[in-house]
Amino acid sequence: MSAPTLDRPAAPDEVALQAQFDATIAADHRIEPRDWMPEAYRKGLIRQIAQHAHSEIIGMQPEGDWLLAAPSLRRKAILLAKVQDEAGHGMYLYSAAETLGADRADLTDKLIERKQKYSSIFNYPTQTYADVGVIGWLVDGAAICNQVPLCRSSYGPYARAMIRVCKEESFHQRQGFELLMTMMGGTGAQRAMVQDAVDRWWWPSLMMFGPPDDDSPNSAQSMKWGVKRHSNDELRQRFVDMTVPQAAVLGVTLPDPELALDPETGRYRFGAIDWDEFKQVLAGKGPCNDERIARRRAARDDNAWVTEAATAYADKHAS
Ligand code: BYC
Repeated sequence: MSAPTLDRPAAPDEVALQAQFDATIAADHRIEPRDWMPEAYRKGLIRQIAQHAHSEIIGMQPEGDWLLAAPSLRRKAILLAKVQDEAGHGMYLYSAAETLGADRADLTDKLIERKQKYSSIFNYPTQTYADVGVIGWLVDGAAICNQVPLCRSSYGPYARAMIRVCKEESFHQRQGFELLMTMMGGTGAQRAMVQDAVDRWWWPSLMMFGPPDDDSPNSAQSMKWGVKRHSNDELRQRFVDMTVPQAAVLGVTLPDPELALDPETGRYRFGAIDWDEFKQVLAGKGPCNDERIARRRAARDDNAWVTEAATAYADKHAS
């Protein structure tokens, strides 16, 4: 049944269904695929889940660039496992979007056509192997801050997918930290490499949490529906508070002269984020946007024959 619109008022049974939906959300219970849901809830979820799924598969590229140049067999095995995990996360998330009626091929086409977004963070290059460690530490660390609350998201399939994703992200973060600890215990050149990577990734990591609350068009409704549990700024602050002591353990400096503990709140104050840079990256003008999309396009086009063969085989078996 379709949801009411401005032109078409709600029928009595839709009023009852809406009331049941509202009661489910108010009771903090999960909405499941079989349940009635307002069209805007469904569309909003597809938007966020697709953006999230696209981020996972595009997120394979920056680290994947180092697979052939990992400094040892052990580091290569760890990195390979991590990059494969990201592919798996994408698959859980596309499956969650399918439970809402979305079509996976349509979603990945929209990514390639730049009609749907993916995380800004993956439009920056990985210049040295220290970037692999810093992505694990900062990017996966930010992902954990953002995604642990999503394990309690109101939509059942999304929340359940997040549980496994978060367990794996937690492992990813620790592998990044361990890599950086090893490098920090190495030569002066290795320590400088780590510091340089931290300098380049710190501010983009803060941008991962999205625009400031007063400039976030989706937050208010998303939080009312229990899809998002905390605002962008609240999660960003949690990330800063969690990360500053870890930076001290590592022995690196975070590139923000204004970073200071506020004795009254017990939280860290930090400097202004360059939101113009964020907007540029979202507009497709980041350092690697074109490269990331071109690679996805090539993967789809070059492998189209596999899809065709698999579809023909499935059709043959079905008949
Ligand atoms: N980058 O109203 P807002 C990972 C968009 S995967 C790009 O605040 P919302 C990992 C936003 O989509 C990381 N776009 O939106 C993977 C919206 O545009 P649309 C991804 C961004 O949804 C591999 C517009 O800006 N994580 O961690 O309430 C290896 C206005 O924003 C960004 C997720 O996707 C951004 N940074 O809040 C390692 C988590 N920020 O859609 C790690 C799930 C905002 O209206 N997603 N936009 O065209 C979320 O929690 C929320 O969607 C966000 C944004 C906090 C990201």
